[in-house]
Amino acid sequence: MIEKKVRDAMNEQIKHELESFYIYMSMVAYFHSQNLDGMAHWMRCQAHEEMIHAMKFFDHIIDRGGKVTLQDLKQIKTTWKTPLEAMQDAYEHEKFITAKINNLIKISREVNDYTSEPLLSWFLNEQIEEEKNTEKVSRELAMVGSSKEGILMLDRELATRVFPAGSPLNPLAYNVVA
Ligand code: OFO
Repeated sequence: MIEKKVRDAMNEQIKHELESFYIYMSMVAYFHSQNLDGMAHWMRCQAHEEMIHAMKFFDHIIDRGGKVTLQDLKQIKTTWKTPLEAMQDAYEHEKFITAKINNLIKISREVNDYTSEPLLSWFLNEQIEEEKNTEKVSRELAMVGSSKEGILMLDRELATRVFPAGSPLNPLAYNVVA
């Protein structure tokens, strides 16, 4: 049975992961509005991953006999001045999520909840990737500045990102040990 303190923190983390999904889908809409379909595609892949993250916590709580309680999502931005500003927001958001994962580990250790360690270790590694990817694209956008050629080239490159396999709501698709 999952500890109440850990369950509550994981329920809050589901909210944060769904907010990530929601923020990134808002960026998808923004990129499409700028005719940057490659960047929009890259963000769709990102949003798909966020849904998987939310479901990993969702299933973990259920598997350990806890109750999932969904919470209100916060209001989000719907537009950005530039693609660079959007991507920098994504990077800042990932750093926020990393801090939340670290805090979850702290809470689970306080109550000796070793059972959640494999899941939380997976997230520690995942956050290295999430920060790395959003920072890399931010740096590339900063490099090309206002060059239309540069932005279009980057847009084509980001169009090649591959979606994670399977539905984010199907545990068989995402519960593989990575
Ligand atoms: Fe769930 O890692 Fe991004 O937010």
